[in-house]
Amino acid sequence: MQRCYIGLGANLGHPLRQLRDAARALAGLPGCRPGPLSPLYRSAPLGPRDQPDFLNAVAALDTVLAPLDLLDALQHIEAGAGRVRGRRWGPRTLDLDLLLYGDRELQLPRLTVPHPGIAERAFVLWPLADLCGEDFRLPWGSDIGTLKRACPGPAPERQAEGLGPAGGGVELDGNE
Ligand code: PH2
Ligand code: MG
Ligand code: MG
Repeated sequence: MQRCYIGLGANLGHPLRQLRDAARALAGLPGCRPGPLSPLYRSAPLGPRDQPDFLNAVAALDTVLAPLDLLDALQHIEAGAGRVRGRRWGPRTLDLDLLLYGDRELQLPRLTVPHPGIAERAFVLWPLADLCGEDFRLPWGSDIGTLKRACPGPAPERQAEGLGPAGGGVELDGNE
């Protein structure tokens, strides 16, 4: 089993519904055991600005699937959510990015792991820190807290609602 982290994003259609359905689909993948879900965040689009805000979260997933088999499974879930491949960084009904696959570093034609955009993406770093803690180190050695502090742009907005059945998200301090 490898512990993986999947970035979920959506900004077209019904983003919250699509992300909830995607979290359920991830949990039901053969050879996979769902881990915790992060809280949900809203942020302005990175890249072209003429598109709606995104909702993002991160899901932990334990899997026996090989990286490319997991990627196929993620793309199958994206297609099921009506994902149409459009312009780079354009709007989408569902985006599932394989952020981390254990401590593996992979550079394959279809897949780079860790995801090459992690350090620049507040909407990935914030929910990843919720799941792993700020001291968690990426395979190349940086810890998430340091990456968060160095990340350009505003912090993403944490949402009251979550992805899971009971409000979703990991247990957080009651007064947060
Ligand atoms: N995904 C993109 C492009 N820009 N911006 C935000 N805020 N969130 C995303 O998930 C996102 C984005 C392409 O994958
Ligand atoms: Mg993406
Ligand atoms: Mg993607």
